[in-house]
Amino acid sequence: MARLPRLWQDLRAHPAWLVFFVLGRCPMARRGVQGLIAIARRRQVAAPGPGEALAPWDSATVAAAVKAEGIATGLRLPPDMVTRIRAYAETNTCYGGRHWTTPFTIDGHAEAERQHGCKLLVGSLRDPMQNCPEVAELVRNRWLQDIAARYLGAEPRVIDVRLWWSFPSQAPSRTDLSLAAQDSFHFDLADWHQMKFFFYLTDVDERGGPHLYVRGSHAHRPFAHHFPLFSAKTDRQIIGAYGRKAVQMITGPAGTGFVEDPFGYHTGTLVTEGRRLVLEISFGITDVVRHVRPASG
Ligand SMILES: O=C(O)CCC(=O)C(=O)O
Repeated sequence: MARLPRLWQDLRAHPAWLVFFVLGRCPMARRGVQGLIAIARRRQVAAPGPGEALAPWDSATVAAAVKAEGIATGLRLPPDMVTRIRAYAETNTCYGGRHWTTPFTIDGHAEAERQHGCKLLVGSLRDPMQNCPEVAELVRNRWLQDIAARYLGAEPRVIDVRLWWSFPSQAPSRTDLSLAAQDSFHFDLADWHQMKFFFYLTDVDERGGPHLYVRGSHAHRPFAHHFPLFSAKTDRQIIGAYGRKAVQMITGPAGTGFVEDPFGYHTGTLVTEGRRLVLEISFGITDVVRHVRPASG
């Protein structure tokens, strides 16, 4: 429910989204559209350039792991890239609140919460691809793009790039958590087929707001989940459908990366100590909802 204003905004900006909004949540319809797009836009697989790989595996192996489980872990960013992106995020204004319009810097976070009288669980940096050269460089990384192309089965398009801080909070409401995608399992509804790369830019342990992913849920849905009105599910529903063992928690030092199909159930978790900085690069196959200008270069 908390996401309704954002859904309405997307719908007004992209009327074609209505069809997608209705059918995009249905696994069968998604598979049909994915097949048609793959046939219509046969792609050439670009060979990754030397030195671009961010894991000791080739792109086909990573894409195959995502196909099997919905997620592949073990990616790693070079330390100097981590340092530079974090420095950018530490020194620039981020935006939070219900409409992502409340500005603050990380040092002014507590004061901003007091001043605006609201919880700011997350603060998002604007246009990181345009404003932070290292982010733009990563988005252009051909090894990442090749994984996306192989997994998506069509020319991958960059549909969203986000860089945001997550902060600890005392007793946040369900609405706050849902808006911040914390402690609320959901699947993304942003394209007919989608793949997201995540990179932690700070150390993330169990108290640092680790990401959770339900392995296998990108491909297997109980029939009752085939036409859901809302994408969110409670922990009980998730565990009932997939079992506790399917829920994978991703922790790791700054630079840790992973890639997932966000049609599988996933969530961030509430930070209870420190603060988390995360970069997310999202590839899709259409322009049904696109949040970024095309990558230059
Ligand atoms: O913050 C996270 O780890 C999860 C983010 C998320 O759920 C999303 O981008 O859809």
